[in-house]
Amino acid sequence: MRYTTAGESHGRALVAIVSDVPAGVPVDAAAIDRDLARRQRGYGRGGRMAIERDQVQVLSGVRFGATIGSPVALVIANRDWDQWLDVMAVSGEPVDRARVTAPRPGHADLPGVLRNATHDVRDILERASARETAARVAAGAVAKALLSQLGVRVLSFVTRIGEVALPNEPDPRTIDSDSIDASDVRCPDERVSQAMRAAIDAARADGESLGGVFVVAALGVVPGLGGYAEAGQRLDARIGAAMLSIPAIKGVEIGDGFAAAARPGSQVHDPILYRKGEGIVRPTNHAGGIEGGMTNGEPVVVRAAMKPIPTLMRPLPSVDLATLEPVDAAKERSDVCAVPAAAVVAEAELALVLATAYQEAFGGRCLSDMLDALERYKARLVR
Ligand code: EPS
Repeated sequence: MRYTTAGESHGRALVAIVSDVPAGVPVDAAAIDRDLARRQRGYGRGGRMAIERDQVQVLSGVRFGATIGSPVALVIANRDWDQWLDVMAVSGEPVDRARVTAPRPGHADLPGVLRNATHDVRDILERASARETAARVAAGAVAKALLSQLGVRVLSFVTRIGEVALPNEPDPRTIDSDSIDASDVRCPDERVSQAMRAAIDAARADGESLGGVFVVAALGVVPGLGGYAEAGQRLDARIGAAMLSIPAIKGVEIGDGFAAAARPGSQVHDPILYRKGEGIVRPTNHAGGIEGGMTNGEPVVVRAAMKPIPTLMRPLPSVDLATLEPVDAAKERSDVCAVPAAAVVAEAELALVLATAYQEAFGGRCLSDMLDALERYKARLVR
């Protein structure tokens, strides 16, 4: 399964095309919309989210509620486009208010204008904006629809916002996704959630922004997905790349990640036990469900760090690209914190990687063949 997206933040719409989707996967636009709404929520989101009501239009690839094996084209209209018709006009002359010349430190603005030989940062920021992640979430919902047929569930929760962190990270198997979805910081602990909201309030009052850390996990994954024989097969590498493709993600860990580097091997690797009836059992999951570039049958546990959003209401110094004079970096409106939203985007990315890995292992043309192959595979695993 592959996807591509198109669309500018203030253009007419965002588009996702998901290719190589097996036939026969039930796809429900309402389920895609639920994920789009989950991405829009979150304490600390900015004014744009009050304007948008992201809803998908399924243009192709689905008939009578199921995929038909052709590319699935998805469109999400930008309600805000109406306010930007002149700025984002496809033809005609540029209007004055369209131009942005004060690049924001931390955003794609400066390297983007240097690369593309333009002085107008808007050419860059319109596409580099994290608005594009709405299209990824729609694409990921198609992958999730396949995974749910294969018995896999993807979930996420937030463990840190700024300096406020959960003291102990819970096992993803104990997470109640409904209550996480009900939390505007996607945090499983109410006391910590309150402190996170207070930190976001304080950052807003200071003209600041805040980053954080989230966990994205997959439950019910069979062992042996991915591969050890070639660099491109390694699932941890593919998950890492997928996570780092999300705007503002600066670090990724699988399982114990960086913490494992400080401990001796006997405290890092997960013993292998055999229990009659249960089969091979791993009493711990320091590996985060991945060994040797393959799933090992335990939950896949990924942790990602998001930097604070670069658009600051109390901006950092920048340079006006038209005059080369010092100037404050551009600001219009922004989120104070988008960590909960990024966690939902990461679910989509993880789902797309895993759906593809399942297709590699069990065939990717139609769901019924995949299910047959999966059953045979499960039946021959050591029990
Ligand atoms: C976003 C929409 C954007 C930003 C945000 C994400 O809308 P606007 O630019 O109109 O306010 O709110 O983008 C960023 C944080 C960023 O740095 O680009 C969205 O739909 O998630």
